[in-house]
Amino acid sequence: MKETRYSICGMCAVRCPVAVQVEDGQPMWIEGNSHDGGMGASLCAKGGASLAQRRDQQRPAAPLLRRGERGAGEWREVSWNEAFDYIVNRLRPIIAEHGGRAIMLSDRGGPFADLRQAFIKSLGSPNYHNHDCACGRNAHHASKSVYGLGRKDFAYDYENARHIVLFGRNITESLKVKEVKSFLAGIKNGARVTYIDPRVSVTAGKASRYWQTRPGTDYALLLGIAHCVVHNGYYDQEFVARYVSGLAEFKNFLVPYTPEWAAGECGIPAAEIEAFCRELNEDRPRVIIHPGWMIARYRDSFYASRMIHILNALMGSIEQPGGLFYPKGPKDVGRSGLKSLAALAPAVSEERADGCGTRYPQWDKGAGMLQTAFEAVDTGEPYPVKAYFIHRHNPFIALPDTREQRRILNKLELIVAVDVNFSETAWFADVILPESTFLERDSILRTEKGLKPGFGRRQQCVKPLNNTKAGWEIYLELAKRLGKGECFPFKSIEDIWQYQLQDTGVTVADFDAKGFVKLSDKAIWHDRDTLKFATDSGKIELVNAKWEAMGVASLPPYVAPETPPAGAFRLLFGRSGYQTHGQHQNNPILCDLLDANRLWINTVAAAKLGIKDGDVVTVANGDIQGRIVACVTDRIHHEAVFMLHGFGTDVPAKKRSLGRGLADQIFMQGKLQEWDKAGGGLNLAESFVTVTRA
Ligand SMILES: Nc1nc2c(c(=O)[nH]1)N[C@H]1C(S)=C(S)[C@@H](COP(=O)(O)OP(=O)(O)OC[C@H]3O[C@@H](n4cnc5c(=O)[nH]c(N)nc54)[C@H](O)[C@@H]3O)O[C@H]1N2
Ligand SMILES: Nc1nc2c(c(=O)[nH]1)N[C@H]1C(S)=C(S)[C@@H](COP(=O)(O)OP(=O)(O)OC[C@H]3O[C@@H](n4cnc5c(=O)[nH]c(N)nc54)[C@H](O)[C@@H]3O)O[C@H]1N2
Ligand code: SF4
Ligand SMILES: [Mo]
Repeated sequence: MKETRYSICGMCAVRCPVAVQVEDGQPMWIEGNSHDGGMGASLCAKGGASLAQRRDQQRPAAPLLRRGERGAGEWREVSWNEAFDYIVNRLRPIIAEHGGRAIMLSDRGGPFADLRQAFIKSLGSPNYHNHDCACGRNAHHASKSVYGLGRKDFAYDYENARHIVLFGRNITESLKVKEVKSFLAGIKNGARVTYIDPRVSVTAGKASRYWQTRPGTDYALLLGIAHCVVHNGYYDQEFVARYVSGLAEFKNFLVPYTPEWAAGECGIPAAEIEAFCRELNEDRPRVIIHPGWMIARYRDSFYASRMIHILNALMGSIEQPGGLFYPKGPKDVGRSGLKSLAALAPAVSEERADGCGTRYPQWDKGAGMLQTAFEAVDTGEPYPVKAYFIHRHNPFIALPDTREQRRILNKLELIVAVDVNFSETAWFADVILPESTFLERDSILRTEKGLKPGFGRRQQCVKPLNNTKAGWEIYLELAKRLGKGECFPFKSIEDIWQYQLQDTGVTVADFDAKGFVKLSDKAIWHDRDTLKFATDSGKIELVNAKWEAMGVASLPPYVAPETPPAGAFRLLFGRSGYQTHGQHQNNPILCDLLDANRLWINTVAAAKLGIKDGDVVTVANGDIQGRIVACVTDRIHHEAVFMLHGFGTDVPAKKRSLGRGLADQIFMQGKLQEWDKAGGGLNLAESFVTVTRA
C-alpha cells in the first residue's frame, strides 16, 4: 500500500513541513510539503538524509544503563521498564532530601517544548532551560531592551525587500529552507544585499556588497552607520516621531562615533560606510537588518544587537512589507491558541537555580541560562541540583570547554539523556533513553506563527525500527511513576491533541488533508498607525530606564576587541549546509558529502608560519591541542582562523566520524564562565588559538 503522510522534519531545529511517501510501512521518499507555498517540495540535504538516519545502526537501539565509569562507554541494554525503574529509584531520594527543585532539564526549546516544561514543572522544579545561552540570547535580550519584544517576535519579509543587510547571517548555508527561498526571491526581485563577515561564506557570494571586517568589531561599524544615519537625517522621520523615544540622547551619544572613527576599528573605509547609508536612505522602509546570531557571541554582542534593532526602527521597517513583521498567532485572528500542557501542573514558586529573574533580573526566566545552572551544580548555591535530564541537546558540543563541563556534571547523582544518537553528552550519562526518529513518532501539536497563523502536526509516518519511544510516551510514563500522573491525564497522543485543540474550533481530523491548519486565508498586517511595543512607555526605547535600573546601560562607550597575541588567531566557527551542529557527522549519507572540517587561515598569515594549503597543522589553546588540515585562503581576515563546528567526535560508537576533523568547543577554555554581562550569551567567539605546522 502506498500513501503520503504529512509531518514535520526533525533533522534540525527549523522543523520544516514535509511529505513522506510510505509504501508497505517503509519510508520511500521525503520532500517538502508543497501545500505550504513557501516551502514547495524543497528540502535540504539533512532532511533528505533522514531516511538514512533511521536505518543507521550506529545509534542507540534500546534503553542503556551505564556500567563502567562515566564516559567509559560501557553500556548494558535494558528494557524500558528497567530503565524507568532505575531513574525513578534514583530520583526519589533526591526529591526527598532536596526537593523537586534539585532536578533540572535542558532541551533544544522550540514548538514542542511544552511537554518537557510540563514534566519538569510537575516535579516541582523551576529549572527548565533551552540551548539559547550559546545561540541567540544576546540578540533576544537586546531586542527586549529596545522593543520589549523578543527576537522571535519579529520575522522578515525578504521577498519584498529592497535591501537585506546581514551581519554574519550566513543565510544560504546556516539555513532554513523557507527563508533561503524567500531570500533568493528577494534577490531575483532586485534587492541589494550587504553581507558583513570576516570570512567569505557562500552568502557573501550572493551579496551585492561584501565587507570583510575585523572580527568582533560589528558594534563599531554599527555605531558608524548609526552616526551617519542619524546625523544626516537618513531615517523615517514620521515613524520615529511617532514610535521612538530617546533620539536626542542617542544622537548626542553618537557624536564621536563617525564613519571615519568606525573605519579605524573595523577596517571598512568611511566613504563606503557613507555610500551604504545613502542606499539605506533610498531603500527604506523596505530594509531588513538581520540581528543574526554570530554577533551574539562576543563580549559586547548585546550592544551590537541593540544597535541593529535600533537601526531597523530608524528605517521604519517594522510591520512593513519588505521589512520586519510580527509573526501573528491565533489571538491575532480572534481565536484561542493550543492549550498548554504545562498549565496542568501546579505553579512552582521556587527561585531558579540559574538566577534568571533574581541574581540576573534582566534575563528571561523562560529559557533559563545554562552556564549559571552549571555553576549551581558545581557550588550547590543557591541550592543543590542533583539530577539532570538532557533532551535533544548536546551541551558537550554546544557549550564551551568540554573538560570543565565534565568536571561539573560529574557532581550530579543522575544524568539522563534522551537522544536519537550517541551524543557526546549522552555518552557521559548514566542512562540513555533512545527516542524514535521523527519519522517514527508523533509529537504534541505546534503553533505556527506567521502572516497566516495556524497549527501543525508531526505524525508518525512509519513504525520504529528499534526499541525506542516517542518523547511524549517517555515523559508521561516517568511522571506517572513519580506520582505525578494527575498532571498528564492522557492515555494516547490523540488524547493530548484533543486537549490541546479544546478551545480552538479545530479538530484532529482537520490535519489529515495538509498536515497543518491555517486560521486565516489572507496575510495579516497590523495597522502601522496603531503599533504597540511592550516597553513600559509603549515606545521603541533607545534609552531604556527599566534596563538601566537593572544595571544595564543603554548606550555604553565602545571598547575595542582584544588583538590576538603574536602567533595567535581568534577562533571563528560556523556551519555548512550539510550538517546540524554535531548531529549528523556520522550519518551515512551526510558523512559522505562532508567528512571533516578544515582550518581556514589567511594566505599572508599562513606564509609567515610556513603553512601551505593542505598541510596538517596543530591548533592549541593552553594545554589543549588538536590536528587538522589547513585551508590557506585570502577569504578570511588575517586575525582569525575558522573551522566548521560539530566535527571531531570522541565517541567510539560513531565509527564513520570518529577521528575526523577537529572540535572547536574544546579550545574555548574558561569560556563557560565568560559571558556578555548584559545579555548573558556565552563569549564563544572570544578564544584565541595558536597554529603551527604539525
Ligand atoms: N563552539 C560552538 N558552540 C556552539 C555553536 C557553534 O557554532 N560553535 N553553535 C551554538 C548554537 S547556534 C546552538 S543552537 C547550539 C546547538 O546545540 P544543541 O541544541 O545541543 O544542538 P543540536 O544539534 O540542535 O542537537 C542536540 C542533540 O539533539 C539530538 N537529536 C536530534 N534529533 C533528535 C530527536 O529527534 N530526538 C531527540 N531526543 N534528540 C535528537 C542530537 O543527536 C544532538 O545530540 O550550539 C551552540 N554552541
Ligand atoms: N545547515 C545548518 N543550518 C543551520 C544550523 C546548522 O547547524 N546547520 N543551525 C541553525 C542555528 S541553531 C543557528 S543559530 C543558525 C546560525 O546562523 P548564522 O549565525 O548565520 O551561521 P554561522 O554559520 O554560525 O555563522 C555565520 C558567520 O558568522 C561569521 N562571523 C564570525 N565572527 C563574526 C564577526 O565578528 N562579525 C560578523 N559580522 N560575522 C562573524 C562567521 O565567519 C560565519 O561565516 O543557523 C541555523 N541553520
Ligand atoms: S532545514 Fe533541512 S534539516 Fe532542518 S527541518 Fe528543514 S529540511 Fe529538515
Ligand atoms: Mo542556534
